[in-house]
Amino acid sequence: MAEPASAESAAVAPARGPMRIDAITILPPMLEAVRAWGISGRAHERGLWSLHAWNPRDQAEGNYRSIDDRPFGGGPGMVMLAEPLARTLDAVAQAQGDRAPVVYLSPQGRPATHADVLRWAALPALTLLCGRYEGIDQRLIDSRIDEEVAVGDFVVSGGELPAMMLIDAIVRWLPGAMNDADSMLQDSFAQGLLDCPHYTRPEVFEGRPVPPVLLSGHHANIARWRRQRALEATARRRPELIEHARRAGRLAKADEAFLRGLAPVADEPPAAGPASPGPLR
Ligand code: 9WO
Repeated sequence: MAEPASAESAAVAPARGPMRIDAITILPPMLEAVRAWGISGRAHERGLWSLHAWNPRDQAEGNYRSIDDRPFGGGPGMVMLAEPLARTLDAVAQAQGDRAPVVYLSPQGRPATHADVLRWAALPALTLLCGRYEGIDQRLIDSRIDEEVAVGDFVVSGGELPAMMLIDAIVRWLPGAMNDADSMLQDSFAQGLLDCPHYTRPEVFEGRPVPPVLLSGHHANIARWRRQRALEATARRRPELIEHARRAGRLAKADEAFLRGLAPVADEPPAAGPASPGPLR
């Protein structure tokens, strides 16, 4: 969404081998779900991508094979040791042949975007580092991490679920992952707008009818209705996306006319965006 139209097709166009994703995690079985189910699972079956999960405990030393220790300076919790992670990253780079970018999933990261997903999907390989406990020794982050990103302004128990979200988002864009290429072209977020509402049977559910235009068979009217619902939802909930779409030249004259006619809203507060102060700050 933050890229020009040409960059969207760039993730789809180049012919190449399967994308290789390496994940460093003390819970490798968690990552298996993204390889087993849904669109990402089917894309894996089709050989479009591979997943290699690495447990830093396999690189840990000593009788107890420790991967964590108490924080210098005191305080609660444990910190992941730099050394087992560094050795694991070295082994990953060796297995990749050519070192891929290393992404660390953390609440301190900048928010990941659709543009990031397209950029990662165009890479031959990507390494994801999943932390646990209170975090990772900062020196490992300083020396080995290329990008620190968050998938939302909240804290979970480890980087595995956020990494799985990135993998799912990336793999959808690999050529051949989607059965219907149109479903990606129609992906409203890829156009920089929120999606329009969707309806299916029955025509009336708990007294609520489907918007009549969708039953009219008039394709131009349906397309215009969907475009206007997408514009309306985006203007109300994520006004900054409207401004971005405008600057990217993605709003037609008819779009601008429709937006000018929208009533100013007081009932629905804008969703918290990246710029909103959250509990983490
Ligand atoms: C744990 C903890 C325990 C006691 C006191 C303070 C504490 N902070 C944390 C903590 O933030 N742990 C993180 C768990 C360390 C990095 C991996 N973890 C993580 C990643 N949680 N949430 C994410 C994450 C990643 C991407 N987007 C949103 C959230």
